[in-house]
Amino acid sequence: MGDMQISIIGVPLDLGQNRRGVDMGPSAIRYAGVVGRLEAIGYRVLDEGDIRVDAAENRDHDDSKLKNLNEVIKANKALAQKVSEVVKDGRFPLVLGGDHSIAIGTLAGLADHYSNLGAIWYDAHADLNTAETSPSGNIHGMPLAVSIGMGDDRLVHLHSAKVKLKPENIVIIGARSVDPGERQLIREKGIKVFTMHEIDRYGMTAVMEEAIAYLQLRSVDGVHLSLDLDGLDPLYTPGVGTPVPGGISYRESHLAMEMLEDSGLITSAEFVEVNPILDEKNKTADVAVGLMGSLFGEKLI
Ligand code: B3U
Ligand code: MN
Ligand code: MN
Repeated sequence: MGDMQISIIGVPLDLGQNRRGVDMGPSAIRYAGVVGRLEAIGYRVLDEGDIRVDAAENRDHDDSKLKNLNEVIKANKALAQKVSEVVKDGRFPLVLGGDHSIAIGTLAGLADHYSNLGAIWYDAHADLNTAETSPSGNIHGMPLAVSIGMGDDRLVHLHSAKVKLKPENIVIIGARSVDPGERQLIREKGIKVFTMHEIDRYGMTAVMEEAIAYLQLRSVDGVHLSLDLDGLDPLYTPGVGTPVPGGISYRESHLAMEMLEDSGLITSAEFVEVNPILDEKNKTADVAVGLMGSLFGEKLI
């Protein structure tokens, strides 16, 4: 990623799901030393602070099927604006969550600058629900659907009227908990998914080679990495709201990040769902920062 300057943007939002605590994710990741870690690689790092998020205790009580819709919209609008500014100024946006609903804002901001953006969605879940298909009403299970233009209009048109991602420019990696409506959307839209089956069967090297080649063939003008820490096995990242056993290992995840760094494709990233209340001694934030090290080219020797 050369001599690009990195801008860190924290999003202390926990209203896109049920479990409190993920709002403390950005603090936990800062405490785990993200700035020093990236500076040691040679980057100039600008910590832009946190996006303002209303306190959960003050939220509106709306009767929408989408939980805390107004607050999620408000935070994501502010995030989209910030991400857009950072890209405009030529810096690399590194967004720290917060629950995964913040990807709606990140992608909306990126869409101002990319017309054929690719995305790698590293996650145990597909995040392709809409209000109709969601089993929970939690918006953190919907950001990928929203970004391809599916779901509630207020989310889809947040920040701009544009569709933020083309389904054929998406690669999901690590999926192992997919709802029936999501499965249907994956088929209908032809979204590329490497489930745990492919990772087990062919290995992470082959999966990442294929993912990278797939996006290169699509002639993308940038690739956003959206990494949900629950993509990893809860053995390594216990501090997440919806852990799913049988996940990607620590070593496979570092390998994946190193291969992305080698590809030179990644132009923005976000690390989400770190919940310090559910964590063991900040282990999940430590893993997140380690993965950022590999993504940004930290060398072993
Ligand atoms: N697919 C389920 C569960 C879920 C999605 N994302 C997370 N959990 N982290 C839902 O509620 O949409
Ligand atoms: Mn997710
Ligand atoms: Mn997930």
